[in-house]
Amino acid sequence: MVKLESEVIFMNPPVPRVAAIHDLSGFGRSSLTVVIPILSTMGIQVCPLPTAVLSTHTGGFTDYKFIDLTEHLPDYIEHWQRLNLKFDSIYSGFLGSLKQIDIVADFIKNFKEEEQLVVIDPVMGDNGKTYGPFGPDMIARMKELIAQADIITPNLTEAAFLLDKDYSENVDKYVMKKWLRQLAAKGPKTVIITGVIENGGEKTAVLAYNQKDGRFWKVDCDFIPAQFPGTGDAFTSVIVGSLLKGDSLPLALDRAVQFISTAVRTTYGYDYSEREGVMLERVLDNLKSPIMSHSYEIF
Ligand code: PXL
Repeated sequence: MVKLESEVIFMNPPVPRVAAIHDLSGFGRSSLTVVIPILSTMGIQVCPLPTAVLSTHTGGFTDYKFIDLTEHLPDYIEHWQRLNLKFDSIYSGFLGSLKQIDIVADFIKNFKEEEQLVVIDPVMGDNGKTYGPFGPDMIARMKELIAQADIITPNLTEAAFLLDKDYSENVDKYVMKKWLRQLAAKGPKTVIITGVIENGGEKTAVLAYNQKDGRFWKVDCDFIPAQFPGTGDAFTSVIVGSLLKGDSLPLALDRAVQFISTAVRTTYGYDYSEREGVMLERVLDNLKSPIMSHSYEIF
């Protein structure tokens, strides 16, 4: 008998599949409007679990429409359970409420598979400050959630929040190594900290630690004086895509930094409003090219 499509379960689907738990912001290139094109271009299937629908993201816009989907998520997830869907990766980003953090924690427990990559981008703030809805209770809950991740990708501000440290732009290599180890001790085997300022502001670096082999990695690029919302989502999406395609951690870091750097440079060359995000459409094809030069360092 021919099986209904919904009953066919690939054990090793030919196209890796990601459950992407993020909001959908209609304008401004962040969250799902960044995650979906990047991962699709990299040959990964994205199954969105939209946590909220916004008219725009919150960075640089006011009076945006925010439709919270929290109450609809349990039924949505239950349907996926009935379909017996399997995911090669679970990847979460901006979460708008404590309840959503609980829902993600349950989702990870219910959809757990061996050899699965659980990636949590603990989106909470930047430049030493929290984004709108994030307060101490959200930070406390996020600290628990990251214990369930294989990989976390906080920026420097979020790393400080997760470790109860004071935020400072001037960080030293030994302190950063300590922070990376301390974050890994909370559960995630791989920790990637983004947006680390170097050489008095000339460079910006991404630092990573893999607890399994004890190695520390650094990839840097020239600092461009612009802040485009959504670049954190783009960065982590490339990391997820790259690792699912079989790249090593330092190669995934290289690919992600090069992609974001190219996207920022492409956009910065125009007189373009930062709140619209980077011109992704101009640079997406770069994700299909093999990496031309390696710039990762052991640090
Ligand atoms: O890029 C992170 C992000 C995602 N979603 C929403 C946001 C932001 C950052 O500002 O506002 C709605």
